[in-house]
Amino acid sequence: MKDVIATYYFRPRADTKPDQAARAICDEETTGTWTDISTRTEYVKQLDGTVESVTPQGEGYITRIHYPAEIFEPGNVAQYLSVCAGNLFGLGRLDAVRLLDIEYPDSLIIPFKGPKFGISGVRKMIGSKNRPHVGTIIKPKVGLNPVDTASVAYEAAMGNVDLIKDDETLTDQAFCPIDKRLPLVMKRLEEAKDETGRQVLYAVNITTRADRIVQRALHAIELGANMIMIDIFTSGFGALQALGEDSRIKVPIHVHRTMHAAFTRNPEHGIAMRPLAHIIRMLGADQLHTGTVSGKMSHTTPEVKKSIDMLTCNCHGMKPTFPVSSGGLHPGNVAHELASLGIDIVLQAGGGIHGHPDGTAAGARAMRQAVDAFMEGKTAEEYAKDHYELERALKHWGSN
Ligand code: CAP
Ligand code: MG
Repeated sequence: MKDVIATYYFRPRADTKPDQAARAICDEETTGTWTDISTRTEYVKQLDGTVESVTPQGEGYITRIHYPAEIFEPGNVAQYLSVCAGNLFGLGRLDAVRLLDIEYPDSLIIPFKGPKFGISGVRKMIGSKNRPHVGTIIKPKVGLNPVDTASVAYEAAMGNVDLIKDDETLTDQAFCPIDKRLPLVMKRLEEAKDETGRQVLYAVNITTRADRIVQRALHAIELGANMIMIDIFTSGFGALQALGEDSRIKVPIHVHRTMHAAFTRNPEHGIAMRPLAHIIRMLGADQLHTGTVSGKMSHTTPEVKKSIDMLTCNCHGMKPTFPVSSGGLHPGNVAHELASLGIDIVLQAGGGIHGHPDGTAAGARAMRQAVDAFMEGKTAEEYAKDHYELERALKHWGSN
């Protein structure tokens, strides 16, 4: 394949035919504009795009558009998106348009190495084989001081989680600076490891401006970090690329996707998570949030599965990125999540652990018990008969 092929859903304006609308996208993102221009010399035309197909779907149409590979600067993801996800969203001739997927020729993927660790590397750090990882998010998402943050982390580790992460809005605020929080959390996790023998990962949120993020990551590693976290859409693709491609950063990168729903949620307009997940994997994400099928956030199972597929499919030998299911999960909906999405996944629960009637450690144990039940082919209700923490969780939140 020598072109980039972008697939869009669109609904044309009333006065615009579907083929005209698809052509308008193609021209806008290659060599055209709204009117003919005298400066479009003969040789430029070799960069013209082509509309492969326009087929009716629901209220609108699906179109596949070929952009010549020569338009793209290899390795420059920002420019890839300026073409495939650029001005077209604002074209007046379209009442709605959504980017569904992007297929790249080898030449435009080869510059990217992908995750340093991937699923197998993170599993190796934890010592897990084929089972879901259980993670928690420190809650409340902001406000705790460093000592209390570390105590919550210790309790979660004693409850056998594999991963503890900062929430997406906690970074380096005065009430809980990284320089204080990180060493204290790592110290408490060491204490937990002495008691349980288990390594637990702590994803410290190093989100900051792109020109400082590598320095902040290296500082966090100096302070003992065994995983870092970045809010990709608020810090930018370039920030992740800088972390993913820096050989000095020898810890896995957990990627949070806060703000994504501004463009992924509307089924008629915006950008599906799938093409974004592809890029985030290329840039080096070891773990990425892909949504739940039973949690609190709006979602559709097919969309979640398409993103997971993009993170784990064979892509130029890149390591697969660990999909993260998070948002409103609790022990009562673990079975549904795993039955829908499989077990090569990280299940994350914040409220679903810290909201357990007997506290964080009990909540973590209840999540692990719900996973163990599924892995043993038992229902949570059956398993709860001789697993107290799970029984208490099911009484508290029910199960679906
Ligand atoms: C979950 C969470 C995550 C969302 C992100 C929150 O907490 O920490 O940020 O899951 O959504 O702040 O809501 P709870 P997504 O477990 O308490 O819901 O993974 O879809 O990007
Ligand atoms: Mg959060």
